Amino acid sequence: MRILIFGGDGYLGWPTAMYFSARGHEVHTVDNYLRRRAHQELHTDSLTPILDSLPARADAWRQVTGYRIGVTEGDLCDWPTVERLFQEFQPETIIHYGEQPSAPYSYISREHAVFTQQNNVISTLNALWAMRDLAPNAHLVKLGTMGEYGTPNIDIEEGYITIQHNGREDRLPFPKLPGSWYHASKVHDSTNIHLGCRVWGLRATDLNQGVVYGIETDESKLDPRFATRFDYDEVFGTALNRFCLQAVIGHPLTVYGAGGQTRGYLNILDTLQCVELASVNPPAEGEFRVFNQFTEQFAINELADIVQRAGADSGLEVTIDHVPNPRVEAEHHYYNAKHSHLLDLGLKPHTLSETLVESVFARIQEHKDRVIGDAIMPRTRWRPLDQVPQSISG
Ligand code: NAD
Ligand code: USQ
Repeated sequence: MRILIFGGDGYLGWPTAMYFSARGHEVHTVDNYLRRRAHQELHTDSLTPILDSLPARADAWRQVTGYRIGVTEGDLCDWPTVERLFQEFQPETIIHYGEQPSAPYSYISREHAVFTQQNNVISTLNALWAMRDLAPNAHLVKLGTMGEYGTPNIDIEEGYITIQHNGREDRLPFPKLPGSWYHASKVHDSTNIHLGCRVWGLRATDLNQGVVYGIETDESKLDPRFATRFDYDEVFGTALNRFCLQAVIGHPLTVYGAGGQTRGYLNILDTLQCVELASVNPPAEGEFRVFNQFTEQFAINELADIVQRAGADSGLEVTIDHVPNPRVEAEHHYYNAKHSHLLDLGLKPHTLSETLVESVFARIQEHKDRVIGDAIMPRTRWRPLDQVPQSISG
C-alpha cells in the first residue's frame, strides 16, 4: 500500500512509519514539528534522545534497513502542502496522527485552546477535501480518542448506539461528553469525517484510542537512532508512562485526586497492530467505522498499585501521593467501554503486567540523567483555583 502518515515525527507516528516500511509498504510522512516546538515553549523534552529532524530519522532508517521513508516537512493546515502531497504521492491509506494531542496544553490559555481546535479541525478538513478531489477511493485511518465519550453512566458502545424514541428507532452516533478543549477537537473531527463519508462516499475509520504506554517497538530496538520520543512532563506525559518514570527517579506517583478515574489503556505495540488491522481491512465506500482502540481498562489507583509492585520487584521504593486534581473530571464513576471490533479483526493484545512495567523501568534508567525534575508536578489547571466549588460531581 501507499501509506501517507500525518504526524510522522511523533510518539506514535514515527514507530508507525518504521512498522509499515519494514513490512514493504511505500511510506511517506508529514510533520511540521509542532510537538518539538511545544516542548521548547514549555522548557521540557523527551526522555529518550531523538534525532534532530524527520529527514535525519529517515536517513538513519535507510542506512540500516535499506528501506526508504519519504518525508515532507510541512503544515497540514496549509492547503497547498496537502494538495501537493496528495497529487504527488497518491495515497491509498492516510493514517492521521497529526494533531495537538494534549488535554493540559489546550488549557494553558485561550490562545492554546483556540490553536488546538484550529490545528486539529483544519488538518482533518484539509484531508477530507484532498480525499474528495484527489484520492476518492483512499481510506482515512484517523486517530480519535476514548475521551470523546467522557464517562457516561451507561456502557459505551463502539461509535454508534441504537435508540428507541417515541415509538421509532435509529442507529445514531454515541453521545459525546469530552472533558477538555483537546478532546472536544476530536469530537468535531469525528462529526466532520462522518459528514464526508455520508455526503461524498469517503471511507474512514475513527480509532477511538485509549491512553498509550510503552517506550519500545520491534523496529525502535534495532538502533538507538530509531528511538521514539517518551514524555513524562505534566503537559505531554500520560498516566502510566509518567508513573514509570516517577518510580525510577524516586518521585512519589502523582495520582490526581481520589484516583478512581478509569480509562482504557494499550501498549504502543498494540497501537501498531490496530492501525495495521484497520488499514488492511478498509471499510466500504461511504462507510464511517468507529473502533474503540484499547485493550484493558484501569482506574488510576490500580495503575499506581501495579507500578508500586513492579518497583518492589526491581528494588525501587515507590510511594503514592494523591495530589489535588488539576482537572475537572469525575473521580468515582461507572466505566464499561466495548472494544470488540479490533479483536474480531485479529488483534492479539499485550496485557499490562509487572514484568512489562519492569522492562519500561530498564529503558528509563538508561536516560535518567536527562530528566527535568520540575516538569513533573501538575501546574496546568482546568479552571482557576478561586473558581473551584467545594464539591465537584464530575
Ligand atoms: P505526538 O504529538 O507525538 O504526534 C503528533 C505529531 O503530529 C507531532 O509530531 C506533531 O508535530 C505533528 N503535527 C501536529 N499538528 C500538525 C500539523 N498541523 N501539521 C503537521 N504535523 C502536525 O502525539 P502522539 O502521542 O503520537 O499522538 C498521535 C495521535 O494519536 C494524536 O492525534 C493523538 O490525539 C492521538 N492519541 C494519542 C494517544 C496517546 O496516548 N499518545 C491516545 C489516544 C489518541
Ligand atoms: N492522571 C493522574 N496522574 C498523572 C497524569 C494523569 O492521575 O500524573 C489521570 C488524569 O487525571 C486522567 C487520567 O490519568 O484522569 C488520564 O490522563 P492522561 O494525561 O494519561 O491522558 P489524557 O489527558 O486523557 O490524554 C491522553 C493523550 C491523548 C489521548 C488520551 C486518550 O495525551 O492524546 O487522546 O490519552 S483517552 O484518555 O482515552 O481520551
